[in-house]
Amino acid sequence: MHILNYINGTMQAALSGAILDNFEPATGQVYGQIADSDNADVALAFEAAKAAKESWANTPAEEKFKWLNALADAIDADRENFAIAESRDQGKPLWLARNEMIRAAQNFRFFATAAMQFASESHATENKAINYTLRQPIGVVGCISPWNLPLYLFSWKIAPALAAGNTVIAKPSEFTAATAHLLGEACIKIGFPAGVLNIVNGLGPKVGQAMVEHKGIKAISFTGGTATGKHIASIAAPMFKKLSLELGGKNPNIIFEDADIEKALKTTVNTSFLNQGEICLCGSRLMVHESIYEIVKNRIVHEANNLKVGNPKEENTRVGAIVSQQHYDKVLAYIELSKEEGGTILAGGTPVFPEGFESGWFIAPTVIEGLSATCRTNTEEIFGPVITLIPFKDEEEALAIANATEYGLAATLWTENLTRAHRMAANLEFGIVWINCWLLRDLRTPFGGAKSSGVGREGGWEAMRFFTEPKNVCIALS
Ligand code: TXE
Repeated sequence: MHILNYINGTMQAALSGAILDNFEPATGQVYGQIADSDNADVALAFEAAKAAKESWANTPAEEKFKWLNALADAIDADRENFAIAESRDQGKPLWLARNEMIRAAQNFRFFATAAMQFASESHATENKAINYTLRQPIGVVGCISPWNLPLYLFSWKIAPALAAGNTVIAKPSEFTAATAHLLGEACIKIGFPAGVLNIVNGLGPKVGQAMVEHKGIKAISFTGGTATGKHIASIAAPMFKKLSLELGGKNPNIIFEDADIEKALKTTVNTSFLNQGEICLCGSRLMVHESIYEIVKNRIVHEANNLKVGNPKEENTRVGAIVSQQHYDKVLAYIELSKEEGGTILAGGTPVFPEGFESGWFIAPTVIEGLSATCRTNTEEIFGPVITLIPFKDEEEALAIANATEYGLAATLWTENLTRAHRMAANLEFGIVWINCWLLRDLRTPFGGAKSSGVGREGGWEAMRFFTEPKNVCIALS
């Protein structure tokens, strides 16, 4: 597959002609090329987005609704090809990629209806004045997305940006640009208005950075690592750009002694290892009340040892390949670090070389115990199929350990005690708290993290508000 830029309604190579190799994680081999764009390509995309700005902003909501639904239809109609491309490009199991393609289409449908329903406030000031808020499109906005849930997160940003009336320059991760490319092709097929959505490909520090630095791009919505988010903020903040940052996590998955343990364990397998642990919401710290610690430990170790790691195309594969050589090396380095920090590996801890995929980047689901709650392994994001077990003695200690990292994205807790659940939820320093569930999503809810997990929220009206500029209009009544 040769991945091109989609600019002004056409597929184009990078202006410099430069390309990058694209790797298949399951084989570790190059299987295609991707345009290696730079600031000249961003400038070109900007001219297209700027030219389309007025007309898209003034397109009636019914029309925007129709176009966003048409994008959803295009993904649905070609779901299997999208899923195959996603799985090959990212390393994730094909069955999981299929689910994610359903969600990518849903993102467009959800924000298509938002375009129709979005409204703004009015404030009556006694009998003196009436204020109303205009929420106008920002203009040209930038969306930068990561490699873990490629089309799912790409569409999660683009859809509200378009629904709110902006034109968009979007950059998928250089590791996983295949489905964004297919989306660009789908735009051409359905005659999506030229310049409204533009997709540029290439390296983050080169083309991503050019987007962040571009004076005309007035808002940046970014999902990725905390270090990259910090860097982006340092450039965008002095330019007073609107910024939405969805960054890393080190999420606690807390099981109390009064939990429905079977239910908790069933979900915990996913919380720990779904998508090779490459989900910012994964519960990488499994915290268990000391009275049930041994039971939970034995069960999760058993489950981890029985998850099939290998060929992403096989239906019974539970853990696919790690996205890139560099990320594979990073995850393995963290496993080594955990040993140096005094941890005991109870399951996994090693690379896996599945038959027929010996040169791919696979890591066994790994369970570690015996680490202090404040060591690096327990406070830094690993973002792989690696969890640590941490016992706690009571609610107070559980809360202290859970909150003892710089991250604050998502916490999961398992308890049948209603008052405890609410008490914990109120005191956990996280943007999302799941009680007796995990990754149960309602697209209307605010989504994002506290502390170093980000700034701002996505989802529902939060996203529509982010992608619009509020203007208060005050009319005197006398
Ligand atoms: O992501 P980057 P990386 C975490 C995870 C992972 C770590 C680093 O812990 O190990 O981040 O991953 C673009 N200006 N998450 O380095 O670099 C890049 O091209 C503008 C958590 O691979 O943050 C890509 O499109 N853009 C996470 C996007 O940023 C830049 C998901 C994300 O890549 C840029 C992924 C720059 N200077 C990793 N540099 C989550 N929150 O879900 C890079 N990019």
